[in-house]
Amino acid sequence: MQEELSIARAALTHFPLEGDPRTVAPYGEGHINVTYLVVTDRKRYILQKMNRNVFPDSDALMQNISRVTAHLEAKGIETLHVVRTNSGEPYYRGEDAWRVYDFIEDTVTYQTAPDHRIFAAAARAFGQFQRHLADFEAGTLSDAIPHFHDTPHRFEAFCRAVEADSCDRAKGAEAEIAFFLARKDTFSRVRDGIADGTIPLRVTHNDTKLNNILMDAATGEARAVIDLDTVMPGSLLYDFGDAIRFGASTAKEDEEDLSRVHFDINLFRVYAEGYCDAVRDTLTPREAELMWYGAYLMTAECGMRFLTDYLSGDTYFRTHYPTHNLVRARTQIRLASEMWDLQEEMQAVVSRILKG
Ligand code: ADP
Ligand code: GN1
Ligand code: MG
Repeated sequence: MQEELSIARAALTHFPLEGDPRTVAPYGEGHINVTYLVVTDRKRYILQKMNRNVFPDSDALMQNISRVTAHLEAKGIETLHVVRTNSGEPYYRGEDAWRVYDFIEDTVTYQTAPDHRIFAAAARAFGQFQRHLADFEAGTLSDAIPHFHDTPHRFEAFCRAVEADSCDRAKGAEAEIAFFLARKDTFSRVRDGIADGTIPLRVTHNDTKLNNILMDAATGEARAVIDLDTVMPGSLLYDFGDAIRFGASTAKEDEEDLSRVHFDINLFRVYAEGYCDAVRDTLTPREAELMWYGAYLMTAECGMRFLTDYLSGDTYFRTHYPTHNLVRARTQIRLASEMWDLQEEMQAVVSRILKG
């Protein structure tokens, strides 16, 4: 840890910070980048070691982020602010790639929805985010991670990991593996809709979990959508669905006691109301029909990704103990199967909202 911190401190010397760094400490609960909070005698910053395994093309990634944040800034929307390096680059490339953001002050992030009001605010903000990017030239964005929410493609990767069983872990995860294999035919509706034109491609966030939004500490209103690494052309159902996956659960994503993990249809309703407030006039009939399914799909896909990573030796998501990805996969399985069983009720909720 001491060594990592001194590497982080060394990276900081390449940025023109205001004030002298007093403390540098690990921060947040993201699974992808290594995030530090930097406190100088004048200001606070976020320093991130970017994940080169997940995002090999740092230039393209940072160009996406610069473009998207410029677009939002021009509309007066609060967003991430990239601090350029001493030589004017959007990130510093040493042995690793590092970037610095201004710390967005007086905000909080939540790992579970503390109450309906906060979740509704997140819903409106992610809906608005999508709208603010509706006039963004999608063709100028690089595909940060090709096939990111292409669930049938994820299923194939999962099958390969089961087949290879490179860490000899499949025998401890038989029920979980069987869950996804049995649902093979349920993963292609969004991909098919995109292919037949009933689901439009939009510029979407693609990683809309509650801890990727900063809420005002005083008012509980949303301040800024963050973690813009995966902003790419995608379906609105990904953004809606992934937010439900994470936020409409009664427990944390890595809760070990599955009896605590449930899909909360009231939270689903709250989020759907807020999200539809922002996007109702742009929804196509097929999107409206598949809102419930977006939640199921993103949850099943994420579970499958956690399990794939578990079987492959935890090379993608950061884990804190050996079965961490398996534990995460189990919560997603629980949630996805409850959503599947409640699909009619979920659809009725969405229909009521869209009529009202
Ligand atoms: P990851 O890709 O690993 O999820 P994030 O970019 O989401 O990384 O950052 C991890 C956490 O750090 C966020 O959930 C949030 O709590 C915090 N964070 C990131 N950027 C900022 C910022 N500019 N201001 C305040 N907090 C931030
Ligand atoms: C990762 O970066 P973070 O922690 O916000 C992942 C998402 C997953 C999520 C599961 C780039 O999100 O796709 O849904 O973990 N991000 C990437 O918690 O793969
Ligand atoms: Mg994040």
